[in-house]
Amino acid sequence: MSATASDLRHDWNLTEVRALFEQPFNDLLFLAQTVHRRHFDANRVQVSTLLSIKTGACPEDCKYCPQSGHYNTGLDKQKLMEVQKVLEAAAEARAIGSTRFCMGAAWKHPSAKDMPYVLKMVEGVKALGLETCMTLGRLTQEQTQALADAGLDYYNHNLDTSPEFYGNIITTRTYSERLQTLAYVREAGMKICSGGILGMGESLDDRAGLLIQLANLPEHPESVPINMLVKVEGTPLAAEEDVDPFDFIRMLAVARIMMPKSHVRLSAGREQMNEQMQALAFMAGANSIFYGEKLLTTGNPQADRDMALFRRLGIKPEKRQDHADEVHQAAIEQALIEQRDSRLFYNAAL
Ligand code: SAM
Ligand code: DTB
Ligand code: SF4
Repeated sequence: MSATASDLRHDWNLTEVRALFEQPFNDLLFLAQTVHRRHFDANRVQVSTLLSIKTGACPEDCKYCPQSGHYNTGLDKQKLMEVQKVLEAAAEARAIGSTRFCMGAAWKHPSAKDMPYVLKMVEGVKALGLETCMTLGRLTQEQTQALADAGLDYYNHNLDTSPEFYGNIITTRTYSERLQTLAYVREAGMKICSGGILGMGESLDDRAGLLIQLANLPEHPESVPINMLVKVEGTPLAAEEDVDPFDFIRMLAVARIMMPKSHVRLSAGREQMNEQMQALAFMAGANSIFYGEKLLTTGNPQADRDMALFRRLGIKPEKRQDHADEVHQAAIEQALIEQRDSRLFYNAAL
């Protein structure tokens, strides 16, 4: 299960990534599963819970996003949440067995007046024994360092698609600004969560191009979320064609092969996937999900349905990476004892 440095490449080119995508489905899945087993326990999946800490009225024009102020999606806008309310939500996430809490804000970038609250959120969530993740838009170097100093473990900042297709989806910021923020996150010693979205009208080369950008970074992102577009009425992409489910699985498999040690997250869009498709996604090397009934503003499968699926597939949730938090494990076990009467009982602490 140990990785050697030679497994990790940063020089992928389009011809070879195309060839990975284009091989027969079974060959691709076999290769992805083989790579996966070299680096991970194939029956463990990491679970993160999302919370929108500031919702809607975003100045960016991302065509997929229900939170952009440029489109009318009928969203209930909310200003920055109180720190205490965020900590209550984090405690609930912990009680259902989540190990990472991801806080998302519909900002182009955080403002100076918001930073102290955001930093308190990081400190508070960390004190609950959860891994912390935030996604707040573009950061300055100073803001990045302040987040790292507060104990932020991961920063999520998606590249979303290839550099060539990016301008068709977002015009209010550039690809190179995104890369700059990712570089600040690395310099500050935090882990990177960066991925993209399928189903925006992109070509196969755009999907390959996104993975090439991610894999050819100086270090692979530790977490690679692959989202299926959630089509929201009012956004310009609401009527896009569905992604072929097998093409989505191919994307996960190629991500797994190109970034063998990263957690590949089967991210937004699970509500629209059946259980068979999710099982194939795990087979392709996806080993992380968003857990809990809401993503940021749209729905996600109920936690008990996910745990029932895990049980049927013999999958166990991953423990916290530092293994140091026995208090957290005890809290999870207690929560599960209280649920023991439930038909769907599943011991997430094992
Ligand atoms: N505003 C910050 C930013 O964009 O960097 C953080 C929050 S933003 C909602 C986080 C990510 O959610 C986006 O980068 C995008 O990949 C994903 N996302 C947003 N709307 C989505 C949708 N309708 N379907 C799938 N993924 C979506
Ligand atoms: C990511 O790649 N997907 C998450 C998280 N990072 C922040 C967000 C998905 C959002 C889906 C649409 C919504 O719920 O608003
Ligand atoms: Fe704003 Fe992020 Fe949505 Fe783009 S993806 S509109 S930056 S919240």
